[in-house]
Amino acid sequence: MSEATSGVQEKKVHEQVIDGIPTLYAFESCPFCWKVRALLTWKGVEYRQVEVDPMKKTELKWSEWNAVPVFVDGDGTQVNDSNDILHYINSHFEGGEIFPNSGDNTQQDEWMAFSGDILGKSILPVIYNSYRSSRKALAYVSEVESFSRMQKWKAVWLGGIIMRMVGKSRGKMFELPPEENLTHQLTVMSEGFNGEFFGGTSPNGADFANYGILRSMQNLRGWDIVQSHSTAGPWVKKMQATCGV
Ligand SMILES: N[C@@H](CCC(=O)N[C@@H](CS)C(=O)NCC(=O)O)C(=O)O
Repeated sequence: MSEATSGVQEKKVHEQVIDGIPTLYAFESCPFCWKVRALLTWKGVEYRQVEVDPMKKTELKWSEWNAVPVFVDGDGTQVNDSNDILHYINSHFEGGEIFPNSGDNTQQDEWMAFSGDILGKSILPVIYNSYRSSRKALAYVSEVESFSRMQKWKAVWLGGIIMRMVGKSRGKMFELPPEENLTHQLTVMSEGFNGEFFGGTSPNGADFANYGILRSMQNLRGWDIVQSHSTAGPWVKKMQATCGV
């Protein structure tokens, strides 16, 4: 990542707004992007998604922040980093219940951090457990019309090798083997539920942050572990029904 900063950027980037409405620069497979997609859908915000080439990130060359998601509001306001984007959307768009801002609720802040620091890292060695499962996770690229055949080939085959390596290195962060670690972290995560959701009767930032990470696994290796978990499984189902993605 460059020296760019997270959060709301001072400089407006009007030219990156597609069709005059909020625009999300994302990878289909990116867990952090699913956090934002879940919140936008829950709030009923109409937006455009620009699919970024995961290898070259050509569509993001205009930005100093070199990772997805990047959110550009309809007025050209750029917001970097998934948790900052969640807070921005929470406070700038109507629809759904408003949740506490960053710094106003320690529990929410801690569980939002957990989504990236622990859960986001725990899913990678499970999804990208073999070259085959890695290619499966990246196969969506073949369907992106804006990508050339070469881009598609590279993203699936070279990307598959790279992500297998990333999965392996993330796996080393944890003592337990990947599948057992994921189950364990789902149990840890469930300790944060306050009744139905982290946010009580309505989802808060921690719900969208952690749900988004897990939602990226749908139909990929390890999704069955999430679905069959005794506490996280029912919560994921409820989140899916509530936010609509
Ligand atoms: N802290 C960032 C992490 C974002 C991130 O790591 N995104 C990945 C894709 S899942 C990325 O774009 N990595 C840079 C790269 O692939 O070069 C956030 O929460 O938004």
